[in-house]
Amino acid sequence: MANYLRKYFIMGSQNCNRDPEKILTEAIAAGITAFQFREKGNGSLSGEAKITLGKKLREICRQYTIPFFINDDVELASVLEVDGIHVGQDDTSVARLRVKFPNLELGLSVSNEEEFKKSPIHLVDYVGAGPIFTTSTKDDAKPAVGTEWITFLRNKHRHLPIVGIGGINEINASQVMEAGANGVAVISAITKAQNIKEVVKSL
Ligand code: 3NM
Repeated sequence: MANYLRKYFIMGSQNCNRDPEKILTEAIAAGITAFQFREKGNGSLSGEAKITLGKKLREICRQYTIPFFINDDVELASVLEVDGIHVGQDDTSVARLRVKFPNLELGLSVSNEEEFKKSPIHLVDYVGAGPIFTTSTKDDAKPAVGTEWITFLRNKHRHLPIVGIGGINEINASQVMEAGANGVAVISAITKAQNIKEVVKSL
């Protein structure tokens, strides 16, 4: 799991100002190691339109053998035959997901010590730690916690796969890795890149 987290690209159509299929294909060609379909927030698709886009993006990942994660949507997880599910603290519980999907990779967002204390870390395959830096991509993002949060988690769990998220780009990614993360999860660094190839290479 840790290797897949290295350059973890997250995207929904609401993050794109051009064709999401093209952006994903370019990001894969440039070297991302995992993808999460996160169709959520202002301007996102729902219903059939969400399923249709999900199927297209899932197919692209299958073609290039890139692990495909879905954010939160348990029904779509089955429809799209995903490799993994990522949930936040207020989404479907990890304990329930573990029972329903024993073979899928499960990721959980953990943003502070209070959340850490109530999180069943032993049931997850990785944690998403953040927002590390300020992000304008997620409307309801919690306060930025800095790279110290990665260090805290790493000191508690030497072998837990950890991916940093929130405001990460090709300039500050090294700080996240130096603090002990296994990888970086990014949205806007890639969706808004002038040159995806250069950004992913720099990451
Ligand atoms: N989750 P960008 S921050 C989806 O802290 C998401 O759990 C976060 O977007 C968390 O790379 C975030 O553009 C947004 O900052 C990440």
